[in-house]
Amino acid sequence: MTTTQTAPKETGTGNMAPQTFNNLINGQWKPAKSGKTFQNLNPADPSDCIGTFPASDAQDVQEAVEAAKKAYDAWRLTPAPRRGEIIFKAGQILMERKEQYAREMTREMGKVLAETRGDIQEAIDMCFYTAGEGRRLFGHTTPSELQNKFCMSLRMPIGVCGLITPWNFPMAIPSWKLIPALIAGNTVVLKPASDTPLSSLRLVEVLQEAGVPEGVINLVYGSGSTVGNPLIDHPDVRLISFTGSCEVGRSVNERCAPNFKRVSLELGGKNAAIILEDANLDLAVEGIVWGAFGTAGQRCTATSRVIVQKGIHAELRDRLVKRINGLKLGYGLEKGIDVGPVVNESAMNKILEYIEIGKKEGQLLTGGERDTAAGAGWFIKPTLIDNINTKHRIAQEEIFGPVTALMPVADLDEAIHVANDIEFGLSTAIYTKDVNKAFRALRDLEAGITYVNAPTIGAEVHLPFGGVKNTGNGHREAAETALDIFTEWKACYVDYSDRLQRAQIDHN
Ligand code: UN1
Repeated sequence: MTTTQTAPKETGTGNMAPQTFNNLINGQWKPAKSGKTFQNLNPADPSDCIGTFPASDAQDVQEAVEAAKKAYDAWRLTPAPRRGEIIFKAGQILMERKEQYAREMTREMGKVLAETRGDIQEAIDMCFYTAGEGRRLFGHTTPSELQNKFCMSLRMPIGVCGLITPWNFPMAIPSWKLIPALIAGNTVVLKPASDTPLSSLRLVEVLQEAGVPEGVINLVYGSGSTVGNPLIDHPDVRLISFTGSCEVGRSVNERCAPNFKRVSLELGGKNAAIILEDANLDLAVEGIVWGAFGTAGQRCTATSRVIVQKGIHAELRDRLVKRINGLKLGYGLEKGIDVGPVVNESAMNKILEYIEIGKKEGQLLTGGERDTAAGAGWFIKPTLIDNINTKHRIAQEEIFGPVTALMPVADLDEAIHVANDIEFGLSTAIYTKDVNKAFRALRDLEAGITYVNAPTIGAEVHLPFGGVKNTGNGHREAAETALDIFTEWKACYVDYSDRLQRAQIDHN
């Protein structure tokens, strides 16, 4: 088994020369059977090619699923504490390589170095948190209604899991799925997003190096139609975990239904920060700017609506414009850069279309266009649009870019109504010093996550992550709740009475 497949080569520019990367199937790095490839380009400078990756298809998926199926028995029978030790070791290796992997991630994805370091850190946190689960994986014991009978419930692995991951958190989100799947004793086929293939490869390499056996993790690159769909349709794949858009999530859900496949979906958001008149405005401005323009707004938890109480509307607006105008766009590996490019050209065009819609629906305060001065890549100026209401498209549809809108309201009741008047329910925030209002918001905002006096982004791995309404199908990633996705309950009854005892019948 090869543990790493690449020997990085420095070019004169400090970037690595383009390399050829492969799928990992049954512990072997190999190209797509068809021989087809695709390129991974730097969104800050599309002339910078990071490498070529296999454009795989159903034949490669077939081989990967077979490998995962073959590896399943030995892995599920490996004691969970031992699986936890491997995952712990992976966390340690990631810590050592954090800087290298963060730099690679900025190059392939665009977000600034501080944020890509955070992305790797999230995978490290996930490893350390989940490793301990190897010695817990708690079930329940409970009394029997009959004498001399013992009852318990156990968490069992599910089998081969198909994991389909997005590009905005290229290592963190694969870790949210891979690590809990592995601790529970499942084997996996991972299909990462084609915009960020290298970062997920690094995570898989590290897990392999830490001791995950051949075939337990298989990595297959390619598009949703040529790799994602065959994976979803494969009868031996018992679970699909998908993070992405609502539109694709709906089709994943439908494709899983005929085979009664377990499916976990983490989909769109249209996250609101509510700013009440008693808020600390300096804090609110910082929280809005970080929540809306961190990762160039490409987070499912990004602050894409700012619901502001009328009395402070003008002041918040002016302070925000000033702060946003001070943000520096550019290549995320350079010092002093606050906002990187968006992920690719078609994403940029879609965001620019939404900006045009927003300009008609409200008033553009700042931004509103591509920034060619920031570089040759896909840069969009951080954009703020004023006087938006719930009827407007930019208040309803996920933009996934550096665009946010001010929505003036009279009071907390209206703020909560406006915040909830969308199809999504991922993250929300409220800025207030009034504890009564904060607790009302915690109770009444329809969202999987609510922050008080903090931005809509910033979830930690030991709390449940996911949303209500069309943001998903009720599952929660991370925390111990991830185990509810990646395990099935088995109820066990042990009768040591040595006679037939009939539940419900032998009642008196
Ligand atoms: C996302 O919003 O797409 O909560 C994921 C955060 C990160 C993960 C965000 N820990 O900001």
